[in-house]
Amino acid sequence: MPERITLYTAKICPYAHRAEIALAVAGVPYTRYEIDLRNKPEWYLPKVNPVGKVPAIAYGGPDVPADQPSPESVKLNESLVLVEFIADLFPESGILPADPVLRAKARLFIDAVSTKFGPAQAAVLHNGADPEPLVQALEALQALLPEQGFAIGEFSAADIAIAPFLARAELNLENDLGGYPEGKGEGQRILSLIRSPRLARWQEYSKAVQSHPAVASTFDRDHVLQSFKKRFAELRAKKFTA
Ligand SMILES: N[C@@H](CCC(=O)N[C@@H](CS)C(=O)NCC(=O)O)C(=O)O
Ligand SMILES: *[C@@H]1O[C@H](CO)[C@@H](O)[C@H](O)[C@H]1NC(C)=O
Repeated sequence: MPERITLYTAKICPYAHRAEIALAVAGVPYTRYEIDLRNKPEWYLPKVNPVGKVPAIAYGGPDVPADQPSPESVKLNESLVLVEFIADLFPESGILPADPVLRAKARLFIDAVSTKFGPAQAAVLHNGADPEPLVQALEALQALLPEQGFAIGEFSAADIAIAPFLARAELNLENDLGGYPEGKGEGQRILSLIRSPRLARWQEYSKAVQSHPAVASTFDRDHVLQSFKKRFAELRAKKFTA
């Protein structure tokens, strides 16, 4: 019988979003605590995560308020570890299916998300780098997809690993937000590369992932957009004026 779960999270953070999606798929009760990353509560580092990052989970221990974490609960972090932890607690969720081959395929997809897609998307969206390596990373991921359905067929940890990034990338590009100059059509240009016919299967997949109920119900579009508007305004002010 799983014990109580408190998730420390932040709506803007794609890594934290992974843990929220996994908990939504599992459909289990938990306490959600929003951490303001710009103004973290003083107890968060000493009592939950010494490096101050989200997501983190407090598991088990006595029934305490989320802002008074008990030393008796286990503190865990690293989004992909948390997704697997939730999968292990709730095997019937299908987050990781029982079949070893499908589990291996999910992990291979996640590995490609971490090693290929992650760095390429950060370079393009945050640093305004050339989008071609991102298109290539998406083609590599597209090549791993089955003809239909999610990354390993049914919705799983593989889709959870990438979903938050797809949702945020589209939102940012559609609103011309990124580490590239504003008002020059760069967001639309990158979007049109991502939406090119060579990524048709990817686009279909990306839409399906973003409209999955566990993804859509845990993504506060307006909040995330407002937060990114502020962040990129600051980043651009530093980067493009001096
Ligand atoms: N590798 C970590 C990355 C987590 C991470 O970088 N979280 C960011 C927000 S998206 C964070 O909490 N940063 C600390 C801060 O902003 O002070 C994971 O997968 O969980
Ligand atoms: C997770 O917590 C450990 C300490 O328990 C810390 O060393 C590590 O940097 C943390 N990692 C993240 C991503 O928060």
